[in-house]
Amino acid sequence: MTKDGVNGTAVEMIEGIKNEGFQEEAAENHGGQGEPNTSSLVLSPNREESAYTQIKPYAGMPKEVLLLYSNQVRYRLPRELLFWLTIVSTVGLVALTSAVIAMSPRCLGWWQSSAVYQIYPRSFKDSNNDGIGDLKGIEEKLEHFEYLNIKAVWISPFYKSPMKDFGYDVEDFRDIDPLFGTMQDFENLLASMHSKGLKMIMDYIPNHSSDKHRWFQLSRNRTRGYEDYYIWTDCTPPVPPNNWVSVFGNSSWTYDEVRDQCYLHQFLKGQPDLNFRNPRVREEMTDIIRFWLDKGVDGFRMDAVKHILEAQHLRDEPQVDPNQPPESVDSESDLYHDYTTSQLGLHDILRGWRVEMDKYSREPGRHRFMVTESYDYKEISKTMMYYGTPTVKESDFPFNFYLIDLPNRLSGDGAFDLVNLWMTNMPEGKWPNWVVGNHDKPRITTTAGTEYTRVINMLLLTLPGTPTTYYGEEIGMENVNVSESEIQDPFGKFNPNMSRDPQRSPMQWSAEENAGFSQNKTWLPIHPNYTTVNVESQKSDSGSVLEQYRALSFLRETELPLHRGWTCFVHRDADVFAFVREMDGFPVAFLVVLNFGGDALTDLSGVLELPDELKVRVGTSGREGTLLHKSKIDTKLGEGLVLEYSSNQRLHPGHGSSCFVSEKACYLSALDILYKC
Ligand SMILES: [Ca+2]
Ligand SMILES: [Ca+2]
Repeated sequence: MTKDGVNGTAVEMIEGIKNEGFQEEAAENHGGQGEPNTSSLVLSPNREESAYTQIKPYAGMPKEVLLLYSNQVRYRLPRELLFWLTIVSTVGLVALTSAVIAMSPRCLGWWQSSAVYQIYPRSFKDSNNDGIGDLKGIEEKLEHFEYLNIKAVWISPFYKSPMKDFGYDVEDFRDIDPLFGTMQDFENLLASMHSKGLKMIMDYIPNHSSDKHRWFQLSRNRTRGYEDYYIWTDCTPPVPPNNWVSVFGNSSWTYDEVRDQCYLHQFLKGQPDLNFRNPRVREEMTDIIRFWLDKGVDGFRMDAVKHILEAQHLRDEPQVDPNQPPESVDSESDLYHDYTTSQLGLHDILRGWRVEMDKYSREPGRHRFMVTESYDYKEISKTMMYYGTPTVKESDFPFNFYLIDLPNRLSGDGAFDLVNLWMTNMPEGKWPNWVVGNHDKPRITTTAGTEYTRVINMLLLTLPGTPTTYYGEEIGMENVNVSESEIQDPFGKFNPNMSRDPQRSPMQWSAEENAGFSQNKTWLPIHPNYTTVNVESQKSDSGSVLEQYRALSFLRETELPLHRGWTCFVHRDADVFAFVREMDGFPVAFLVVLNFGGDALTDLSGVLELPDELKVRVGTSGREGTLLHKSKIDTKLGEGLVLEYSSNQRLHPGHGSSCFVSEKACYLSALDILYKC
């Protein structure tokens, strides 16, 4: 039945609708007749409102009837209120989410969360008792990293290699040397590491291959496509094409009879330099990065990067001493390396690799890490270039080797100078890192003296940024004596004083024979102190170097100010270097007092932000819990203290020039969150 509604609206009545109220009203109006008639819904304009108010809405009412009510204030108002509430809430939520994202400081990556531990695989653990460490051996010892709260492990090269430079001469960039195991062993190791939450960083050695590499064999035969894989030039033996010298000494040119030309090698003659001006070489080397990233490797330590490119003109490099007879120029230190290091275009190559690695970094927690190795010593600005620019990323950090020099200037002032050098030169917002030893440098415990082992580890683990620990530093291993006739290191064979064998001796796991490293004669002698300086013994001694390392490693992770807070230098003198680690909003802060000289009494009463009394949280000589007055902080030779205090006063607002932070973050204790501030 169709009836005319108000204002010409066609109203269709549908049979079977239950509406007691309506029917009653209709009956009243029309003499009790049950049949609705055409006039039942015809309402004159002036009766409209009263008619609506008399009729109540009912379930299942048709749209047309519903529309009669919808404009009433009591229905319209809540409806519009709800509508705007929804809009406002949605916009509010989006704004809040954006604000939270904008206000949140960046989460720290895995490469920032703990120390990076360097394994020299020949010397970490021997699983098959041939006297040389291997990949299965590393897998056997993974719990060591869990024990130390270490999340990132860098393993020095295990590529297939003739071992002229113990793996830095690579015969096949896609294979494992049988000495270390098989590809299956590698995959098992990587899977085991990942299952334990450990990340693997491997060496990437772009500058050169081994002369046994297939590419070199093809290149020396002038095989089509491979002619320019290496750097060849005409020469008349025995006269080299120019005065360039190898890092390992003597000319960096070797005559090859097969090709009747000289090839360049910035390292050993068995390590010919690849020609990175050849696009095919660049593509091959990028493919190798992809190969290992596809396997799941978490990052690369990029070896000797400053040597990647050389000047094409091949002119002589200037002598450091112009009066030195040119024929006696035979070592790296005799020349300024203007044409063989840090050449234009180097950073473009590295940035290209960064882009490639970033393609593999898109999943959460899968950042592929890149650290570059380059020794630039007095030219720190060159080192800093590897950080990239604010807009173009390069390495996550270039290795900071300056603390390796600490034993040469062992004092509070010396430590301050070396730390300050990095912090004042590092580009804003970048992440620092610290190295005190590696496979190329004498162990710092030996060069500084064992009495400073603990305080050096404390420095490493309380500074801002990522510390690197070379295997054995966590137990205070020392250089081992290797007689001249037993030298294994090729560099040592050129110059015994420069041998790197002493810092490469087998890891000291226990007091068992061969220090628990192997059951056979080891490739280098084990340090005789292994009966006491070993992991097992130190685990049962709460005051050991190992246990202190472990305590600091956990402290660094759990205490936000130590992990990512401000660093403010507060004191330095001949003996003591002291700094504060603090964070806005975080109730606890730390004063780190490190003694690199002799017994000292330090007065910090001038540092007004410090409370009078501070409590030893970790000490290198067992003074945990002791209260010290800031005017009389006593430290013995080689002692280190991490002092804890509570205060709302922060140093960094008033001491801008001696305070640093990579990325500002403040702590909101009410919500237990960090925010940008
Ligand atoms: Ca072995
Ligand atoms: Ca090169």
